[in-house]
Amino acid sequence: MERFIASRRSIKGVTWILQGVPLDMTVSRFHGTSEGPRTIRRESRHLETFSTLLLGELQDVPFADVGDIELVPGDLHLSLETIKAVSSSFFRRGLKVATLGGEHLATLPVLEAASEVYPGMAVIHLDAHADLRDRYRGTKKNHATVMRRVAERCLASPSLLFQFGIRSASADEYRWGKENTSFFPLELSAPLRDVISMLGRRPVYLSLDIDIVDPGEAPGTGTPEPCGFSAREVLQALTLMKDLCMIGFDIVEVSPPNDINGITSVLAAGLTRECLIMWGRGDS
Ligand SMILES: [Mn+2]
Repeated sequence: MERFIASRRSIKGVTWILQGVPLDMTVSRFHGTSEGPRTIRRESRHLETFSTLLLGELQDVPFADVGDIELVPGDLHLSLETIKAVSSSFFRRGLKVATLGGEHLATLPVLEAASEVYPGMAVIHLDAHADLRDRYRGTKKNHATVMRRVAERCLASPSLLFQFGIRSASADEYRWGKENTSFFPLELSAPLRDVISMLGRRPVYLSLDIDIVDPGEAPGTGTPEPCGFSAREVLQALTLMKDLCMIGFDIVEVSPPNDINGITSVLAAGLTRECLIMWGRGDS
């Protein structure tokens, strides 16, 4: 198995787990996210392990890439149960969990697992889309409803879901977001700064849909949305979160068949490296 750069070979003594979730069952436009984790790992091999931004070394981060979770072909329910069980086994041991997607629905079972260990956690959601529909094409669990389910099932209050950068939503989603979640459409760093100072030592999970980045810089995604943020703006927003008590993060919706020259996968690999260095070194 090809591992993410600088991964330890054993989970003994690590503080972070990196897992791939090649879920690709409910996407609405282009399929291809099942190839995300593998391609992101492959692209990571071309990156330096040192971050010139953080002046940190990924080799100093005790993390282990445990490979992809084996899903059940054609069975969404069992696949989600499997993702939850595997994630739960890590959270319950006090490990922090980084997840490479896969479609965004992968976040739901990971957060169901996290909520059992961290019932007071907050979720920071960076995405082009609100993902707040109650149902989509008749179903309750898919990548367009995922954050609605997270708000309802995984958090002490929907207001602990902090959504930034949203530039696409139905009128109903927009209204539901405004009334229930902590909803900051079209903006990123400015409201994020205020939220960070409020979160203090509360456990936080970050869910990053790569389509928050403009499709010009991240074309390899299933539901591209114009007028996005630059990769640099997203990276700067991430670094604002460096002192948060991060218990896990995911980077989802990378779809290699729709990519150009691997740029989206290498971006996801680079962001993963920065996140692991940022949150994986100390005891935060
Ligand atoms: Mn999205």
